[in-house]
Amino acid sequence: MSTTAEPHETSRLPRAKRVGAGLLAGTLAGLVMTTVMLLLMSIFGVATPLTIIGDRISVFFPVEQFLALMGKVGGYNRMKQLGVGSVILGQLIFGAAGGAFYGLISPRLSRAGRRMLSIGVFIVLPLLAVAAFLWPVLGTHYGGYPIRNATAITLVGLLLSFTAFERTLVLSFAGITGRPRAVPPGTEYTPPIGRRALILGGLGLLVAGGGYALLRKLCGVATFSYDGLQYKGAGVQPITPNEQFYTVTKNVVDPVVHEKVWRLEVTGLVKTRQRYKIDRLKSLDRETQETTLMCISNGLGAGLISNAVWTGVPLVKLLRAASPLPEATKVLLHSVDNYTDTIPLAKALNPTTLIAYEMNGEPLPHRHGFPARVIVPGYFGEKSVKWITRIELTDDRAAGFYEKQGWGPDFIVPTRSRIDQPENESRVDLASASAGIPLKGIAFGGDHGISRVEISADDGATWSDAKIDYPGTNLSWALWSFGWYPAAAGSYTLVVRATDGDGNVQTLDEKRPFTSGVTGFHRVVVHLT
Ligand SMILES: Nc1nc2c(c(=O)[nH]1)N[C@H]1C(S)=C(S)[C@@H](COP(=O)(O)O)O[C@H]1N2
Ligand SMILES: [Mo]
Repeated sequence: MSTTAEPHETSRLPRAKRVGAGLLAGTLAGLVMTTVMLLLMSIFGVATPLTIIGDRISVFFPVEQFLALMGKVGGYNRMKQLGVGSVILGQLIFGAAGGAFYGLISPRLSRAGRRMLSIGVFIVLPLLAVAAFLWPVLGTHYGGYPIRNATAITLVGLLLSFTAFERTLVLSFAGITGRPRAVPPGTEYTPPIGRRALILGGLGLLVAGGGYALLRKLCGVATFSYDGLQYKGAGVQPITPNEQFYTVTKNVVDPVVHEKVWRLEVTGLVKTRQRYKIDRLKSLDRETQETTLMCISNGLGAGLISNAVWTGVPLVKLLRAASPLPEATKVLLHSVDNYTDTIPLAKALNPTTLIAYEMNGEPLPHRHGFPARVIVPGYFGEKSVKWITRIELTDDRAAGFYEKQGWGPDFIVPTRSRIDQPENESRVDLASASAGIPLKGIAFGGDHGISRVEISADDGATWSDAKIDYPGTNLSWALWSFGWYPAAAGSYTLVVRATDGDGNVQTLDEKRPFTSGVTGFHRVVVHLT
């Protein structure tokens, strides 16, 4: 076979046909590549651009912009769907464009030249570019591999995906435009491009169908169905059942960690790095403690707050075993989903900061961080990193996922309270008032506990003490109730305020930015008729 730069047979084809064939082959290649990515993700938990591009670019959006966009598209879940959708679309467009380029250029090249072009442009270049851009989030693995292994796995996944693209493009382009072996060289030959394109189109539809089915399957296990789940209303119990515990996740698909591959590392500014398997972690002395978590984005009357009994190992034990260096001031917590957050070293050394592996007496549910999560009492829920895999001792420069977006600077929960019953804008029959209208709700003082709850039925002009039915602990919420005896019909604005265990009364802090969590009082309007 000749290796000289002989023009390829297809170069005789008109340019428009070459580009058309390239477009088609490129689109098919894009579909195949996307399907390979979906397979890698759903079968092996591999991180692919479909899910991690969002993690990468969200840190470039200031919170205000992020929230505005979120509002426009209709919420966090919609935004995630839109994100994945646009990456898929982008991949198909890039694929088609790459195919057109290949159709235009490749027939003019020698066999070796074509090979170099396709490998260089469709494998090496995208691998380098994508790996460089996604570098900070490559260490993601939804099956729970440690960060270094996860990085290698993600790179292999990218290599496989781009190779699938390149092979599909080259073979299908040759398939459309090439001449059969049976036709002797030199003979006039016009490939039946139309018919072959139709066959390839059919193949494309098949792949697209398969990819779509995979996508549907992934949507089924995606976080859309439970991200943002709230716990509130008349049925609120002292301890939130696991299935009803509020849920917030940055992920489209949450990790399902395999304990066998999972490790917990203690690294960074330490004398001796540590690495724990789950069994070793569980063999250490355990603590059990009730702690309430609340999301920084929780509105005054909203339910992104829940209370559970957590069992695990105090973080301080793991830190002491690693001997932090004197320069260490912060602890950077890394999760297998590449989520990160920081806590001050002093907070990490507090014995109530836990690495928890049980929730209400059961193993942590997957969506709440199986096999282990951090519990940081008194700080917003985001600090309670789920699916923890690395504890890195570091200095003040470290910042977490949401902090980089502009949340904070204060992450300590301010005292809050909520009226769960009656509902806002409800109508109540005046006749029932003589027996007392039952009011109830929660109050939460971070890690200071709750000492008092008061109710006002005149929008804060006068206050009466509510009864604390469930005092909770210093680290948990309290449940309160109040019998309200209004005398006359009309519309009333009920307000609740709490006092924490140190005697500090709940306030509205107008200077506190919403990015540090809102302050103020929950109000409920009731119409007595
Ligand atoms: N790894 C990881 N940990 C995470 C998150 C996440 O997306 N990934 N979300 C955080 C946020 S914003 C909150 S409010 C809490 C919610 O915990 P829950 O879903 O168990 O209630 O988890 C935090 N830990
Ligand atoms: Mo959160």
